[in-house]
Amino acid sequence: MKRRSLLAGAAAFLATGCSKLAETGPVSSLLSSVEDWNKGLHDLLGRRKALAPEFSLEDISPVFRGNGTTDPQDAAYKAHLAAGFAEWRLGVTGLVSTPLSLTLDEVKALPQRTQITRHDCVEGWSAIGQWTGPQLAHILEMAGVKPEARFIVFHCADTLNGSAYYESVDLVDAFHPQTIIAHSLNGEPLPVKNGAPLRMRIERQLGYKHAKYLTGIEAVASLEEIGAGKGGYWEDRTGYQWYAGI
Ligand SMILES: Nc1nc2c(c(=O)[nH]1)N[C@H]1C(S)=C(S)[C@@H](COP(=O)(O)O)O[C@H]1N2
Ligand SMILES: [Mo]
Repeated sequence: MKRRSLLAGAAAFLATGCSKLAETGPVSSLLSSVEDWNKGLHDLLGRRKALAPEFSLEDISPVFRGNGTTDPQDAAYKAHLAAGFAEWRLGVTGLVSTPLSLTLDEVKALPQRTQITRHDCVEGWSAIGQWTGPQLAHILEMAGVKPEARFIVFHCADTLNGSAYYESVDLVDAFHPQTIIAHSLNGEPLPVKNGAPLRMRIERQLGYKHAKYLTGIEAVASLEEIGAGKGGYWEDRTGYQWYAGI
């Protein structure tokens, strides 16, 4: 979306409010979807770089429930689990100058960030947990993202109904300081239900963006060739929006 139409849209939004906006022909065609609008508004107001709220130790939920896949039945995953994830590798591929294949020890040896954040699932529940891991930005800098790259795709070890779970974000969220590759929850290695041994935390977006059982990070110029082309497992199958900013 062009900057000028965004500004016009924002002015109309501020002047008239949401419902009026939706009724207005020219304005609603200008905003191709609520998703673009949400993303555009966040961009416009500079909110894409703002930090998600962080909480204190006493706010941590007693139980951080698992959702979606909680016990992957995929043979390769089960073999890794049985081996204590000793052979797990995090691949960094695609439009990078130096592809990487990191062991868990290498991931844990990078500079770490710990953050206590609230996870919001579209299914209507939230939980607060403390996550630790390196910033995705650091790993992307090690690999050297090429200028043509526009999105970062997260590949996962689990399949749901025969298709691999995957997700993706743009470079704003990829380089956001709270976007980390977590290996620990509340000071302990990730439980299987929460994505062991590695999962994404993308704190400015809804729960389904936070890919669990992470095997690979791929820098791409377009999402068209990945999955069904809408940028994520649920985006491909349901009305879930690709940009799920909160
Ligand atoms: N690989 C993978 N990642 C996933 C899912 C999944 O089924 N598979 N579910 C998503 C959804 S909808 C949510 S709300 C969160 C749940 O994270 P949790 O299991 O730690 O609560 O993981 C997200 N990431
Ligand atoms: Mo979710």
